[in-house]
Amino acid sequence: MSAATWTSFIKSIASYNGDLSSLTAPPFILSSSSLTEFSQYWSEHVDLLLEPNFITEEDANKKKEPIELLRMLAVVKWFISTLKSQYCSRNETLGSEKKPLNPFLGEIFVGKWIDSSNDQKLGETILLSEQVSHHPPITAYAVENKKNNTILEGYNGIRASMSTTALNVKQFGHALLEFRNLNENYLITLPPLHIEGILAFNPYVELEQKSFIQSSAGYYAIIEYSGKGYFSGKKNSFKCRIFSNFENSKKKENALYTISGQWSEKSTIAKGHSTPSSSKDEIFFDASIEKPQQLTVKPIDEQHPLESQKAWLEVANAIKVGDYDLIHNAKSKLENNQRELRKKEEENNSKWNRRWFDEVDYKIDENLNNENDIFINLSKMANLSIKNVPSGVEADSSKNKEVELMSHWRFVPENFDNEKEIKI
Ligand code: HCR
Repeated sequence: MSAATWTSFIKSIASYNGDLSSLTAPPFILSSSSLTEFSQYWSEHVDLLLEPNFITEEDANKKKEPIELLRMLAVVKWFISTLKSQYCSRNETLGSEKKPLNPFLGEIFVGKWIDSSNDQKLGETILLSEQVSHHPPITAYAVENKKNNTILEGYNGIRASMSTTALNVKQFGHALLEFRNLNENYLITLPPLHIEGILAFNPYVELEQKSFIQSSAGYYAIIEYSGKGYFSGKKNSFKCRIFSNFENSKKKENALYTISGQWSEKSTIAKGHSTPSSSKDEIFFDASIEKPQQLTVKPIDEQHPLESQKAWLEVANAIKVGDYDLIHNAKSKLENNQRELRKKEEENNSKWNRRWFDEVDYKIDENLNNENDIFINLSKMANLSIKNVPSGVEADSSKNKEVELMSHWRFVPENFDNEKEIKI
């Protein structure tokens, strides 16, 4: 690769806004996976995702803690376990962060995690991921485990801007985790991030600022991220404090537990607000030992034409051989088909039907503005905005006042139950 090719790529990211189609990148920085596939990263530790279902009163008595607090700790552990897959897995498998394929409207990615344990207490967990918007790009997903009546759903979109050396990315959207047998729910916000190492030809993600997790039982967690040098001098560092509720989080001394370490390696946990010591305190999660469980996806020839790997097959093959013209031609074919579809929809005054997700406008749909809506309730408890602002913006922040929109993407389980075309 010549420095000139890289320089022209850097120039193209200077005007990048989150729309991947506007980013012309040299073939070696292209990934052959589409962003719809990224939804699988939420559940590659499916045992940890389902763990709160198996915590007993006996466990709580032994630990001398309320069972709801043990479940909150389990949810935090699962969330920390997702970060390595979400933000470092391309560096591990492809050598550096790459530019993913820009999903087309209606693109889907599905699969399942099979329970390979002896006691079969987990059961099968399925993933449904759907590109619900192209401009701006938004991917919605649901991870459903019927056996344990547990659903994780959410959506995400990004807005990006280039600074002198890094690409800064704000995430929009959130995740909602429902343990229906326990009547307990969690709201999870998505952290901002930046891509470092672009000038050195070695792009990688660094998380910044915070994620919040709010439990319907009141418990509230703040996870604060830092890169090399801030808390511990190590990359992918974080500190998480768990409080009995949002009010109590105003003083760090009120923390019930503090967890710290690296989300891509080891973290430790201690009671109270002091930072745990990596040599003395209990290990919380070790990402270098706990290997992710891969999603099982159907062979490509059994997939529907809207399924990601089938739809992008020609482009993916061209990327693998690194042939720019082949990539360009295969991509243009797909994009022209999409343009034709949109044109026909406009002529017929129709719109693309989303398969498994609905856009819900909280301003218009009054049924949702009641105390039964999980998102509204949890957002209120955590003082978070319910508007279309970057994930994690507080309700009393000035950013919240600038925005009017209040629409979010929600999973419609019946749509999948009645699904005739797509097999998992
Ligand atoms: C920023 C990013 C696209 C978006 C990716 C998101 C935010 C998507 C939702 C997932 O749940 C979490 C997630 C993880 C990824 O780390 C993040 C991507 C990292 C790079 C990619 C840029 C658009 C790529 C730019 C090109 C590079 C090579 C400079």
